[in-house]
Amino acid sequence: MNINTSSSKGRTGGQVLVDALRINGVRTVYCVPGESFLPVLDALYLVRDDIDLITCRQEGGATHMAEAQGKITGEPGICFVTRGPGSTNASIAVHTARQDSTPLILFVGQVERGVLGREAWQELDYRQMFGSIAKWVDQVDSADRLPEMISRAFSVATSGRPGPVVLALPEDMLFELSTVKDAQKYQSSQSAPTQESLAQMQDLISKAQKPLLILGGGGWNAQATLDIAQFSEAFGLPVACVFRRQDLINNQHSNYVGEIGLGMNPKLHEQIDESDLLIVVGARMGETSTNAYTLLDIPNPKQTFIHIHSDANELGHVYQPTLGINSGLATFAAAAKKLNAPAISSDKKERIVKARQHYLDFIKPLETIGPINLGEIVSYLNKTIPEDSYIANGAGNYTLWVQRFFQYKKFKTQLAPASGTMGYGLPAAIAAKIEHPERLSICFAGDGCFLMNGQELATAVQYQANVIIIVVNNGMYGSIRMHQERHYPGNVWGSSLSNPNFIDLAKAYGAHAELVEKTADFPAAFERAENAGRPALIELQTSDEILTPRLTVSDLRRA
Ligand SMILES: Cc1ncc(C[n+]2csc(CCOP(=O)(O)OP(=O)(O)O)c2C)c(N)n1
Ligand SMILES: [Mg+2]
Repeated sequence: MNINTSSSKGRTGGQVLVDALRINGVRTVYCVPGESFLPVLDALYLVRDDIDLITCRQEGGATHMAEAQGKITGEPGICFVTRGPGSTNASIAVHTARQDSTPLILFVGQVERGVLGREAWQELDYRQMFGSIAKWVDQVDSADRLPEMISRAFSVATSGRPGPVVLALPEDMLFELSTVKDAQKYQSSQSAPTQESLAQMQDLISKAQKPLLILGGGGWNAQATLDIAQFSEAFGLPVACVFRRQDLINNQHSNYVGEIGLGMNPKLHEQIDESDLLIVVGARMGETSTNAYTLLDIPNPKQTFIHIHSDANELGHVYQPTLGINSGLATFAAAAKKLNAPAISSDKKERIVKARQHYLDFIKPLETIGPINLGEIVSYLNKTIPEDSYIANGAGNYTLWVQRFFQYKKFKTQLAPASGTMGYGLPAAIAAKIEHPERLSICFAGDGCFLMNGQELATAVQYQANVIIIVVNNGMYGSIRMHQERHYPGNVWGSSLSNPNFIDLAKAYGAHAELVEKTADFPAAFERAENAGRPALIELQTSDEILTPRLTVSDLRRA
């Protein structure tokens, strides 16, 4: 297994590290190279048949690709970046991994041990820098400790509430020879619900007339989402998903009643208000999923509140649960599925049917201004693309159409940052295509969002990651314009964009590209993009009068 067992002096730190990655099942590594970790690059060269190395154009792009891979697989995504500026660029995705509860291991170069603390060239104290965003950050000061610390990195990133780990690698440590033995493959651990807490939950459900099951958070797997759907059927629970977690249940499931996020269906809001029991599984009920902390009373929701979370520290963090259950989501869902369910009253059944109808009404495209109807385009994709297609996006008002009019049908097909980071969609779509080349991978991006990581189109072309990018170009940072018009009507300042020609730009990267000028032309253009044999970009030009599916600039100014 070892790269270099023949030398009696042992392996370099770089080789020990890469062997540890192989033992832990890593098949893809993302990076922007730096001279600070050359022994790792060389060790990766020696195992190039086992581990693919994807070299990106900016560390924000590279680390977001690794984060998206972690989201998709549930195993830590792996990224290497150089010290100082490489690490500061990468920090955006460490934040994403934290807010999204994604397993990620970021390896960062570090100056030689002999000069540490002098503010040497590109030196940073990573323990301080990442202290508040990473789940664990440390520096490996001896090659002998690499197996131990890398194994711990995998365990920490995946156990309990998943999250990002940052490990700094002093340059000379990576050249150091070591005879240390490899560690075994890592173990991830999750707590499980007690029988007593499950019985209490059953009791609370049996007393409720208007229950609602709310799903969210990280740490799910495909089986767990099927188990929880079965639990909802057995107990007659309508199911809602929180912001950016719409793929935790097939949106075509008859119990699914919609998304609790920005731009929530007012009817769903009413339903939550009227509920007498909320069972929140995995979600933190953060700001984006509570209408900025107004949806539920703090600290005591008026509804009976059952909160299941993989991190005990989340229980009672903001909301005092009637019943708090510290459990991994897969272990909880498996146990919940097996519980004996009572007969479901006709009232409860009717409530689900009604709420489901409100949801179906809400996802019908609306009339709009101009020749491009984004709602209809998203709705068209919803009806036509394979169920396992990936839909990625970043942040901006264009995402409101995607989250409202698209129905996610399979677990982890939604690659969207709960952290609200712009520029996420393209790297995420590329990582998805690299992980599953046989599946469609579509990136929605605003004109602002696209240019935050547009350079990764070069990565997509280089590695034949044939993603389809749909750029929604409204000539502005539309989301900010909306907030601006709300607070300072008419004072448009700092939110307008004068853009490059996206078609020429994409073609210069070697991608297929076309402008779609009216809704009816989209299907044919999309088919050409699918068959282009290379990454493709479709530009949609939309009116800067449109702010959300329901709101225009004129509406806001009149208000
Ligand atoms: C990295 C990052 N920088 C800034 C913001 C603040 N921000 C949120 S949405 C937005 C505008 C997005 O513009 P665009 O992608 O064109 O989408 P639109 O709102 O116009 O549809 C900005 C600047 C952010 N969320 N993330
Ligand atoms: Mg825009």
